[in-house]
Amino acid sequence: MSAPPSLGDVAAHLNLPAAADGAIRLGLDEALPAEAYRLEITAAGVSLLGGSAQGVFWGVQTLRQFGTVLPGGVIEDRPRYAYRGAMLDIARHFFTPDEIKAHIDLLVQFKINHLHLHLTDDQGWRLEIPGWPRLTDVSGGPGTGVDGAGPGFLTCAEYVDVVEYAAARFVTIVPEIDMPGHVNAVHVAYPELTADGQPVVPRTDAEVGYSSLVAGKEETYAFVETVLKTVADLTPGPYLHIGGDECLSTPPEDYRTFLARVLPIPARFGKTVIGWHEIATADLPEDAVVQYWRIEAADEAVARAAATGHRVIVSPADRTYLDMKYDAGTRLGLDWAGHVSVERAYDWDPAERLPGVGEEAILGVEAPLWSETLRSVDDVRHLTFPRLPAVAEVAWSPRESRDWQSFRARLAAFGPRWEAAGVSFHRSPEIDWH
Ligand code: TNX
Repeated sequence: MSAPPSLGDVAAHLNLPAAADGAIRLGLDEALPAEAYRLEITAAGVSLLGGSAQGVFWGVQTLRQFGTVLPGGVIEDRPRYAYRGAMLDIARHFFTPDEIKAHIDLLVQFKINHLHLHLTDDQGWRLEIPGWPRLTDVSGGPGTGVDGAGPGFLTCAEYVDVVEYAAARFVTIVPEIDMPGHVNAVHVAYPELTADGQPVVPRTDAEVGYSSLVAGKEETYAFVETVLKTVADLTPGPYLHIGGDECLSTPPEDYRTFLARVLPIPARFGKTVIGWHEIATADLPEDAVVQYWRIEAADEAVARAAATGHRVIVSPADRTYLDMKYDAGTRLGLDWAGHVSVERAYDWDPAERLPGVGEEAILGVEAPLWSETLRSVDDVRHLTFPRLPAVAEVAWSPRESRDWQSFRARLAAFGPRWEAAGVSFHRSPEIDWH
C-alpha cells in the first residue's frame, strides 16, 4: 500500500514550489498538530506551514476558497474533530470508481478526511469477495439496486485503486459490510446461508428490516470471517464498519449472540470496529466506535457506551442526513427525519446533541448519503451541495467561531464555482448566491 503523500507530493500535485522562494511558500512546522496549518498572507506573498503535509493540504483548500483575491493577515487553523466524514451508499445504487473519485475531489475542498462506503445492503453487494463469486455475479449484476436501476460492483483491484486515490488526498476509506440485517442480497446469492436453505427472491424495493444472517448457524460466521478478512486486507485505514442497524427481524437474543461473535473479529485483523448505534445494546469490545444516526433527543445505550470510554461518531439524521429533502419541493430524497435545510445542517452542536455524549466522547461527525432515490452523480451532488459544507464546518470549526450569517455569506461564493465546474448543486433559497 502507498505511504501518505509528503509535502513534496502535495506541492507537486498543486504545481507549487515547496519551501522555495515563490509567491506561495509551503513548509512544515512540527510544533503544530498534524492537521493544523498557519497561513500568512502579505503583499510579499503567501506562507503556508502545516503540522504535516496533511495540514498543508487543508491550508491549500482554505486558500482555494478565497478565490483570486486574497485577504491579508494570518490564519491559524486546526480541526475540532479528528473524524470528519461523508458516507456514500453504493449498495442501493452503484457508483463507479471514477464517480467515487470525483466525489472525493469535491469533498476534500471542505476538509473531509473520511469517506465511509456503504458497500452492501438488501438490494445489492458491491465488493468482490474471492471465493464467494455469486455475491457480485448475482447481487452486483443486472437488475440490482433500488428499482433494479443501480447494477455494478467494485473488483478488489478497483476498490484498492479508490482507496489509494483517497489516501493521496488524505482521505481514509471506511468500508461497511452491513450485518446481520440488510443482507437479502447475500441470501439471494447463497441461499445455503438462510435458516431453511430455500431460494430467496431478489428485492429492489426500499423496505428495511426484513432480512437477517442466521445467528445460530456456523456457516454464517465462516462467511463473515472471510468477508471481513478480505476487506481488512484491502483496506490500509484503521476502521471496519460492520453495520448492525435496523435488525427488526433478528430476535434481540440472536442479535446479541451474533454481535458477540462478530464485533471482536476486526481487532484480529488489526482494525477498529465501528457499528451503527444499535450495537451499543450489545457487549462492546473496548475500542468499538458507535455511530449515532437517529433523531431522538436521548439514547441510553449510547450514553452508557460513552461513559465506558467508547467514542461516538455523530450523524443525527435530522441534521446530517444528506438524503433528507431540503424542503417539500425537493425532487429527490426521503423525509422520515423531516426536512434538512442548509441552516438545519449548520446550526447545531455535536457536543450538545446527546445527553451523556460530551466533547471528549466524540470522535467526529459524518454526513451519510443513502441512495434509494438517486440515479446519477448529478443526483448525488444535488443532495450533497451545499449541505455537506455545512456539516463539514460543524466538524472542523469550534462552536464559538461558527455563525450562520457568516457561513451563508461565504457559501454564496461557491455558486459560480460549482456552476463553472458543472456541479449540480441545490440553489437553496436560504443563500444569496453570487
Ligand atoms: C435508515 S440510518 C437506514 C438506511 C436507509 C436510511 C434512509 C441507517 C443506519 N439505516 O438503511 O437507507 O434510513 O434514510
